[in-house]
Amino acid sequence: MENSIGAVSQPAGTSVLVPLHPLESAGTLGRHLARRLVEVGVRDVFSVPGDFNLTLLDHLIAEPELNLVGCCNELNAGYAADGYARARGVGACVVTFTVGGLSIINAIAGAYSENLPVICIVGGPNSNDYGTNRILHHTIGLPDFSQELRCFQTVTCYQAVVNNLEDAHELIDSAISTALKESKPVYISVSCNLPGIPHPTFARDPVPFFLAPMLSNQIGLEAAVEAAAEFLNKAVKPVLVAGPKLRAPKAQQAFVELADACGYPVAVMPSGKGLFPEHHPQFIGTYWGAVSTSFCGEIVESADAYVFFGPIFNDYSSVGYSLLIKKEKAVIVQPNRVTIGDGPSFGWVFMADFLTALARKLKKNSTALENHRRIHVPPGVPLKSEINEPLRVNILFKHIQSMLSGETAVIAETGDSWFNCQKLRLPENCGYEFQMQYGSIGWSVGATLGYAQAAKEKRVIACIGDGSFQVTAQDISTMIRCGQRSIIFLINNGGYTIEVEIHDGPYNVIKNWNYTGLVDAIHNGEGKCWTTKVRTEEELVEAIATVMGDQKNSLCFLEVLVHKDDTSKELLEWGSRVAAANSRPPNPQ
Ligand SMILES: Cc1ncc(C[n+]2csc(CCOP(=O)(O)OP(=O)(O)O)c2C)c(N)n1
Ligand SMILES: *[C@@H]1O[C@H](CO)[C@@H](O)[C@H](O)[C@H]1NC(C)=O
Ligand SMILES: *[C@@H]1O[C@H](CO)[C@@H](O)[C@H](O)[C@H]1NC(C)=O
Ligand SMILES: [Mg+2]
Repeated sequence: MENSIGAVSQPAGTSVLVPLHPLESAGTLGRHLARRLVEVGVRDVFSVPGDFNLTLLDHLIAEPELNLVGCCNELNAGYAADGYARARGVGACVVTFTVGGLSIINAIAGAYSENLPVICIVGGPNSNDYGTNRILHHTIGLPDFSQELRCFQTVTCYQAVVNNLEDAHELIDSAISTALKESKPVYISVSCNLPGIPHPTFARDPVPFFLAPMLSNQIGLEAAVEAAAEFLNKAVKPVLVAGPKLRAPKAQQAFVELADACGYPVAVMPSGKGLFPEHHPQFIGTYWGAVSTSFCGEIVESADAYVFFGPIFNDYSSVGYSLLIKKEKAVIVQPNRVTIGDGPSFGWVFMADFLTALARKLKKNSTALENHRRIHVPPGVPLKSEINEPLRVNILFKHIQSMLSGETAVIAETGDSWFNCQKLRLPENCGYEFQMQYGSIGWSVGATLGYAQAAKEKRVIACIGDGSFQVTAQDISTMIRCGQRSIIFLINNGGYTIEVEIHDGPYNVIKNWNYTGLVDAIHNGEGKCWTTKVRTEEELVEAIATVMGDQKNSLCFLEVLVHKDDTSKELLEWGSRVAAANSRPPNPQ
């Protein structure tokens, strides 16, 4: 029985305090979702509980192959799912209705911008409440059940609102396949009363998940390859440039084979770093306009033809729109389209197919690579530090460089770390991750948590500015709880230095924290965590020895104190150009 202001009769039954037995879960929506996550490769789900998702969480923990990672807040849970998806190809997170959903949305928008399939699951209202004018808790106090959904519509590629069991199977499978096909996040809301109810659509032994491969239009593919080969085979000194959208279409291997076949030099766009092996003999560095690796920018901009693979040209990657690149000299290869110069353009041609076919048609041309070798002068080394001299950033990164191997991955936070990490030379199989399109500060803390959870064989080395760390610091707690052994370099330069170099003001100075003291308080004697403050090169060398030695199985947090004006030279140049682009006056009317 229920009355008009919402008293609902309580069905008989007790609350579940012991984990569900897998059998109790069979044939239910909760079990179906759990199995599907496992089938597509998810092993860890990042979550924050709330009354709307508790029953669903019971079913996720009943799945022996899933591990639930409780995070301190939803934003970090979302960033963790992002980091996890980078390492494993897919990530998942579970939060509660609206308060959780609206908190995680910034991370989901980030995953959208970086083309990561993140399955964002929200525990939603009781199915009976849809279509009523009841007011629910955790909402803004209006009888509006679609506010959260509407917010997610622009930052996910598919939204499933599961509030009945009849179409739940279809909605969940469509959401998961769309995320994987489009390499974008999806939203799945599951009514809180449905996960545990057996229903005939959920077979006791689910039929395995299946995703049909995407096939290129064969005629379009042939035409695109022929046009591109003709364009490139007549060029005198062509080059290849890898962009960020090389990863989602899984075209990295085909790209290496194309490079091997044609012998052109290979540059990466800043946001494409890590997608081409840097020990490859044709690798010439980062193409980033005026802040390119020396000799790389010159070779790219002076080429008579360049091929960009999955580029995103924005105001940052174009250094305030100052690239000297001409469309008529470019072949632009996007995940499903190829455009030659000012045209023609060929659609429904998939990147890996195109690369493989083009590799067979290109004539070898090493002119640009030979030119690069002829003019190249190796980069300088930083001045040796004096005894007890305050640590310089260039010395810090010299030592970080020497820590890198195939068993590490670098995570670079937005800020001067973008520029300093961009200059690291990545050894074979060393991972590299950052969020350059969205650039939301604080991302790296959650992403480090998620990446380390997915790539247990690698030790993550995260470079995080003090300003960014202040946004998301709490989930150091979860890293310790999960027994992770990442190494965090907290670069304490007293402020938002990247912003100082774009446009300075008093707002760019931040409150100094005792960062090691904070992390020690979070550690609180539970788990393995080691912290230290570093002020000189000697202290740094000693700290790194400890991190790689006695503390090799601990979460290691190094607060590195540096001068507020100690920046990469690239940031200074880039900052002035971005400032100029930002301050363009309105056009005359
Ligand atoms: C969520 C969010 N808010 C604000 C900004 C603007 N912003 C860009 S970089 C930055 C400061 C980063 O400072 P820090 O992490 O200390 O890096 P530094 O440049 O000092 O190394 C800010 C506030 C942002 N990118 N994201
Ligand atoms: C590169 O291509 C140009 C134009 O076809 C040709 O003249 C040149 O010999 C080639 N160079 C090399 C080193 O293959
Ligand atoms: C900062 O925290 C550390 C503990 O990590 C403590 O030893 C130190 O005294 C603190 N510094 C200040 C100024 O309180
Ligand atoms: Mg800073």
